[in-house]
Amino acid sequence: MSLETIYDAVLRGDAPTTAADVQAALDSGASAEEVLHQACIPAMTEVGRLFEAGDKFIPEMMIAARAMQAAVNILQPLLMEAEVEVLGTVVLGTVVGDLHDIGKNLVGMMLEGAGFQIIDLGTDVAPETFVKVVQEHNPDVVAMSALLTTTMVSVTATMEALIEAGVRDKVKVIIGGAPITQEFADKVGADGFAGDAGGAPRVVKALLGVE
Ligand code: B1M
Repeated sequence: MSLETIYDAVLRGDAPTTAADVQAALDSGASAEEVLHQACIPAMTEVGRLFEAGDKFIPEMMIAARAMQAAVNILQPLLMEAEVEVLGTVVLGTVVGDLHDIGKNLVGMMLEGAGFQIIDLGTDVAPETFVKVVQEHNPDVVAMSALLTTTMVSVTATMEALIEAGVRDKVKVIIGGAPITQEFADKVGADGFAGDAGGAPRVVKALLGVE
């Protein structure tokens, strides 16, 4: 089964075919990383391009996301390295106003695979929810995902809420998502930025000084 067939199935939003083709590709020797980075993520990028061009609409984006999730469900155990020692706790969420969760879920998966315990707050997470969970669970890291330029302000608002509640210095903060840059991370005072899910464990480990 070629990676191109998987790309086409995700682009069409055909979840059953995506799942069958991903499994067939793995069975014939493709790696989970190849399937994710050479077929699934490029297909979602193309969905976004077509949406921007007015050639795809929101229902089609949702259907493509469902197909992507079908692939991720199969790839998940293979992407997660089997590390046993818990290196720290990460509170993870997509910021308020933002419903995108595929990238966030990949970040959670990678961090969990690298040995971190994840408290996943889901999407559309209000600043006060991040604060409350930090106060209650005393995590090592807060990880925020934002996919819209319009929700970058929610990252800023969450940083401010953490400061206001007096818990900012108790946690490291890492941010990421398509519109987020290192420059923006520096501007809002985040401790770290990762451009993709694969980079998140490296950044978090460096921030906590663990290997
Ligand atoms: Co939306 N959407 N969407 N969407 N959507 C984008 C993001 C967009 C770029 C499409 C486009 O116009 N080209 C555009 C944003 C434009 C902008 O702000 N500049 C957009 C828009 C406009 C919207 C709506 C506003 C549309 C509307 O209603 N008019 C709306 C907003 C809803 C809301 O959130 N309030 C909307 C809705 C949706 C759906 C619900 C239909 C669906 C989401 C379904 C879901 O997530 N369950 C959806 C989808 C699927 C997309 C695209 C097509 C794909 C997103 C995706 O899953 N990519 C997207 C276009 C695109 O990305 N090219 C688009 C695959 C995923 C693996 O990548 O999430 O980027 P990504 O994650 C990456 C990195 O960013 C990084 O790691 C991952 C890869 O390794 N990363 C982190 C992410 N979080 C991280 C956190 C980290 C570190 C790294 O540390 C904590």
